[in-house]
Amino acid sequence: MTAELPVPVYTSLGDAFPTQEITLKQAARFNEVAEQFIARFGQKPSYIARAPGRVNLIGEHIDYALFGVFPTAIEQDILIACAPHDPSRPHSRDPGHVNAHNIHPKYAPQSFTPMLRRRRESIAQQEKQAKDEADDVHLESDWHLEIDTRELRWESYVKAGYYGVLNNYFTAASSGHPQPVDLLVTGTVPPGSGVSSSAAMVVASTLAFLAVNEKLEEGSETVTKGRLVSMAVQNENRVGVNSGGMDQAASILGTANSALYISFYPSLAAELVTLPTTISGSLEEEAVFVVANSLVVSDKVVGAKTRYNLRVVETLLAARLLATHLGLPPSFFTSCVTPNRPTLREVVGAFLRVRYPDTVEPIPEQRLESGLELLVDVIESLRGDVVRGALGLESAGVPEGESGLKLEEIIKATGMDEKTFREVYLSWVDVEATYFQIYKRARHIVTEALRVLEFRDVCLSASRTASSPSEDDSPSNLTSLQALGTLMNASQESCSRMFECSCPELDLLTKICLHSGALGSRLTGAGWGGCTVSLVPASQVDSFIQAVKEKYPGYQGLDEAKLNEAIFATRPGSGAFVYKLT
Ligand code: NG1
Ligand code: MG
Repeated sequence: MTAELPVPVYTSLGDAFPTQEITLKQAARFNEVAEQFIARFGQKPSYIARAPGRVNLIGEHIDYALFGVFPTAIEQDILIACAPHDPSRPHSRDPGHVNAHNIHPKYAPQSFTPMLRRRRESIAQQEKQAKDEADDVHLESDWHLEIDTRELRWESYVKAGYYGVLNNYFTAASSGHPQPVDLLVTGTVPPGSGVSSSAAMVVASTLAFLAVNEKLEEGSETVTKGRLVSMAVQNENRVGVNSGGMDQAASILGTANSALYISFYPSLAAELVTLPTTISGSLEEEAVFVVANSLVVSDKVVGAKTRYNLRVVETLLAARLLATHLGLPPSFFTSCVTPNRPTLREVVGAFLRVRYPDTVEPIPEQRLESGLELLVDVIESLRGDVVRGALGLESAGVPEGESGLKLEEIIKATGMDEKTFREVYLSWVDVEATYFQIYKRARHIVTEALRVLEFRDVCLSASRTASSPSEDDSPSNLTSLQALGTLMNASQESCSRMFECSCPELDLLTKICLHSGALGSRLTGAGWGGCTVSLVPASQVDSFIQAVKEKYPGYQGLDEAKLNEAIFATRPGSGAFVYKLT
């Protein structure tokens, strides 16, 4: 049963995060979490924060290269009920102490207290600190919470959300103490499945701690959606994955019935895009996206995290090599968001400025498309054999067809000394690799960024045609859906062969989906397991789901409830929110 609640409508990133009042009786799931909260903590919750998971329709592994992506929020979500501790209970006097429970019995209750500590980042700072102490100057301090990034623990995501609230709102002496808090988590987003249970947890946690500490609206200061996205992205990075901002942005900015074109450069922006409908007979029907879980868990803490972080590094190295190949000046490198570590999006911008001096940020999508098209060929210069040839290095011992570069080769190619190279590219992340696949990753990113822009173009021109139909105008809507499907299939192919983030089960499942009536099918999220997303005309959704349930080997022997959790149709849903209980 789904809660019938007022759906807030947002239009711009500058909107504040107002709180909304509901009564305990308003919705079944909200009631359940509220009642369980009362049973566990002997008081009613003050707030319930809600954050949805997301499905990415297209644009995989390009958010951290700062290219635009195309997700929608889904209905499945995380709820966190919370209230300040009852003052008569143990620990209620420890600033910021948390009792965290989870309705799912698999996740044991946890309690933790954050520690306030002084910043000691370098010897120079410590010396300065000693001097400041002597001079009685106000010192900066920060909050610390132990997060074990080597092990998958549910409460890590709660702590990650809390971290940002503590460090953004409680470091000045004037800000008072954080509240001791009771909280209860429940969720319907399947974990480790590429639909962002992690971001839903972090966003819900960030919102819950903001609300319970009365920080959502403080005097004239309100937390905007844009601010919440950047806090949630930083917070999630504390769990040890150097992700881009797609998931948190989708969970926060999601809007019912619209997909989101989210761009990150030069700053976060979200455009609501209507998905085309299709005309079948005299009926107008929607395009439906069906999520199907491969049931291979991609936990992002052990295997997938290392692979994910390696992709981030390879992608950054590709950007540097490409910038060097294009002859971009030293001033370009120093002016990047992270100085001396350009992203591919920044390289494309600089390349366009050289080619068309009138180019200014934000670069219009059409021009960005033309720049990416030109770069598709230039990327060939990043092949292992080409780079080795240019550096006069021997290829002896390199397996045939290997297009990657060994560590010593890539260091040489960057022209950096080893110490600097390690500092800039390896010191902030756990990465192990025999070959760095610069060419393949760059090829995926450039073509995937192009596919996102084409996907957006198809949607925009379909809605233009729908609002002013003319006989022999642009393609029919079915052709639009087929065009979207073709782009999704090309994305899957590129994820599988160039980015190598698919797996045999995902490859098989997407094929089964195509044979069962999908117009397009691809992995969604980080990959290496988790879910696929398929584009299916609405009238065929039931037969499609039935066929996939019968054909995918991983679904054999599952009961109906498990099957319905594994494969389900989604519509773009609304984003995160906080409900205040009265
Ligand atoms: P998932 O699969 O939801 O963990 C990850 C990243 C995204 C993005 C995608 C690949 C996190 C939190 N999110 O998503 O930023 O890079 O992979 O497109 O790691
Ligand atoms: Mg995740």
